[in-house]
Amino acid sequence: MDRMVLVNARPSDIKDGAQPKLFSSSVPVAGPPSWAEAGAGRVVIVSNRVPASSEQGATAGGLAVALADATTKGAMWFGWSGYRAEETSAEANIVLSEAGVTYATIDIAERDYQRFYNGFANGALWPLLHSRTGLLRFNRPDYEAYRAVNRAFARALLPLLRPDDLVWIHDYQLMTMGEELRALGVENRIGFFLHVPFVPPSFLQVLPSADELIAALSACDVIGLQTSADADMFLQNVTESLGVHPQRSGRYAYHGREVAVVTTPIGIDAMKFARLAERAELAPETVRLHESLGGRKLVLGVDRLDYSKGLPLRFDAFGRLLYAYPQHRRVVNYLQIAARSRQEVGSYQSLRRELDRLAGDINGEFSDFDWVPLRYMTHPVNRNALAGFYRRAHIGLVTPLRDGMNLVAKEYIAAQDPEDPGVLVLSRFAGAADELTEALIVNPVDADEVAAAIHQGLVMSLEERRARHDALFRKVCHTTAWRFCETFLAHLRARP
Ligand code: ADQ
Repeated sequence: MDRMVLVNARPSDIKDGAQPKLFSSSVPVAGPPSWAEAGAGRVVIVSNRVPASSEQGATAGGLAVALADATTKGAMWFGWSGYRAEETSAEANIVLSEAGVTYATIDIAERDYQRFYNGFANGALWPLLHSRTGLLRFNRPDYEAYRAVNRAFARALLPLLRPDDLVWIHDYQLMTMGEELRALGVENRIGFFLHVPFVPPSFLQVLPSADELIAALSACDVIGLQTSADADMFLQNVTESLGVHPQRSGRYAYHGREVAVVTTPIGIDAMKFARLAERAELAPETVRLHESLGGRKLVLGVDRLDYSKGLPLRFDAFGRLLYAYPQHRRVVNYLQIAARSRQEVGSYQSLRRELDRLAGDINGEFSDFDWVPLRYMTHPVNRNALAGFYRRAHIGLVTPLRDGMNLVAKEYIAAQDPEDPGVLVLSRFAGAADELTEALIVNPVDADEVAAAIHQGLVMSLEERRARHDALFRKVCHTTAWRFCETFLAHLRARP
């Protein structure tokens, strides 16, 4: 992330959309226009978390990583400051980064945050959209707080908007914000991208507010999803909830507006990540990891600690590998980095306890006095070290039960040494499996199948590893974060 320059400006200080005044004269303000400001209008990204808030306790997450790679000079990024206050802010605080991106943030009141974020967004929408209806907790005050926070976002953004801005709202926390902006009279083009999967009507209808959410999203001009299967499911819900039959092209009319539903898979800046990983090979953390392995092969998992990532089954699969393929005992180590997230939600606390127990069971069963098979840590690792760890790993183990895309899979491929690459074992239920077909694709629910795939990867010939990696690397270089932004914004710009 680039350096921030705090200017403590309020919208009323910014006349006619001019940039806020900087306190440091060394920070460049003007410069050549980039795609973020060239052509029709400035890009205004809206997400719950903005990179500026990550220093204030936010955990690792794919959205910030993907958009940070592609946010350039002239853009504005609007979202939550990361602070919980007495009251939700009515006006945004403005920060201008060294790279010329304006960050505008608001605080959220503690009582709203609990209900909006832990309650409705992560207690109802997240499990539902990951097909875990059994974990869904709905209550109306949470839903009302969700709507209220979306309204507060819209109200605080309103005075910052210029008439030709393209507003690009992100993710499941902000599904009703487009409708709130329209209610305030905003006529700008509004796009919405959902980073998580979608579900068919039989699942979505379990949520009492399903129809209202589909209607609220339909206030946007473009709705983007990660895969064509997700887009199809969204369109089925349009028919179910609104009684509207979309065209084959994914367009439909609602309340006098034409909505376009598009598939725009997210990616990473693969070349940049590949260079980072090459340099990180000699970083102190990578060297320490290498030395600690003592020549053993490394199986690596990197995830947020989330039940959608399939970690208990993954631990089970590793145990089965050691049981069914004893040749790997003492010669393989599995490192699982599972950064704690959403610790205030009950289902995340119980997941952590389950993993602690499972790790103990596996190590109790297979450890020797000089070898512990499973290493499991719950604090985040910096990106540099992560890149070095990926490069060092013989197997990248990515087995979510359901995932919108999964950027870890793409980072793992980008980080490999093309001369001696590792093997990606990938769940068929990650959006990434649509593209990364040369990985060893598994059903994460079948721990024996996952164990067999790890074994296959560990014994795979160099020739086959190279051939698979070559094909996968081409793909991650094609669907980059940059292309994702460009494609989505091209759809948005094309709207009347
Ligand atoms: P996430 O569920 O957060 O993202 P993912 O796509 O894997 O999942 O992105 C995680 C990002 O955070 C990666 O860049 C990774 O390097 C980093 N990260 C993960 N675990 C980490 C750890 N333990 N320590 C340090 N860094 C870690 C959501 C959706 C995904 C979708 C993305 C982007 O759930 O399906 O791919 O948004 O759209």
